[in-house]
This record gives sequence, C-alpha cells and structure tokens, in this order.
Amino acid sequence: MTRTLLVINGPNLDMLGTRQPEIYGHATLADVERLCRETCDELGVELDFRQSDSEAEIMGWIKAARRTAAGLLINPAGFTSTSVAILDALLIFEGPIIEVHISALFRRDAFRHPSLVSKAATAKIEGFGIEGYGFALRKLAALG
Ligand code: DHK
Repeated sequence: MTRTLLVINGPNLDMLGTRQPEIYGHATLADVERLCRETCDELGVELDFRQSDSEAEIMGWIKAARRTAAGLLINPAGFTSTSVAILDALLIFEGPIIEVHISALFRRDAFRHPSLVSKAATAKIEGFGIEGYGFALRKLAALG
C-alpha cells in the first residue's frame, strides 16, 4: 500500500504570496502544494495537503492521521507559541513529525521564538523559505 504523508498548514498560510512578502516570499500556498506534490511523486508516496485557521480542525486532522499517515509535516504558524492542545494531539501521533517554518523565527519577534509543539517533533526546519517543505518531506519519507 502507498504510504501517505500529511502536510498541515496553520492560520494565515492561505495568504502566502500577498502576506508580508519581505518575510514569507512571493510563493503562494498553491505553489507550496505544487512543490510538495512534485516531491511526493518523486518519492513514490501519497500527499495529503491541508490548511486551516482553526485549532480544533487541525487537532482533528492530527488525531485522524494516526490511522492514515506514515509521517506528518506541520507548519503551526500562529499556533506555534500558544497551542498546548496541538502539542498534545501531536504527542499521540506515533510516526515522525517535522515542524517547518518558512521564515527564520530566531531573527524575528521574541514572542515567536518559543515553540510549544517542538517537544513532539522529530526535527525542525526554519528559515529556508518554502524549500523547507521539500526537504522535510524527503526526510519523512526516509523515516516513516
Ligand atoms: C508562519 C506564521 O504564520 C507565523 O505566525 C510564524 C511562520 C512563522 C513561518 O515562518 O512559516 O511566526
């Protein structure tokens, strides 16, 4: 059976391309999905690509992924520093998890530095723009 990798994008990532391009670049979420799809096609794995502004919806997807996904990429976006609930859901997932941030958080506002979800992550990639997604998927395919 073909393995599936789940990519979850958190709040406001649907606005990529128009949202603070000096920080997030000009690529849209559709460009990110295309990059992920090409990478997964090359790796011979299925892609399940999602975005939500809702913490509850994201938690539901993570919990359902226990039965459907071999690995999980999450960009928790604005929930990174606030969501114990997303951390708790990720701790239930048994496969590898890679946390991805497009921007370099360590160069930005101090309130963005702490990540509550990292405790559940196998690894974290930040500051490589949308290319971080491709790298993370390659690693997930190798680990999952
Ligand atoms: C995306 C966001 O929406 C912000 O809330 C994070 C992250 C950074 C990113 O770089 O992908 O602080």
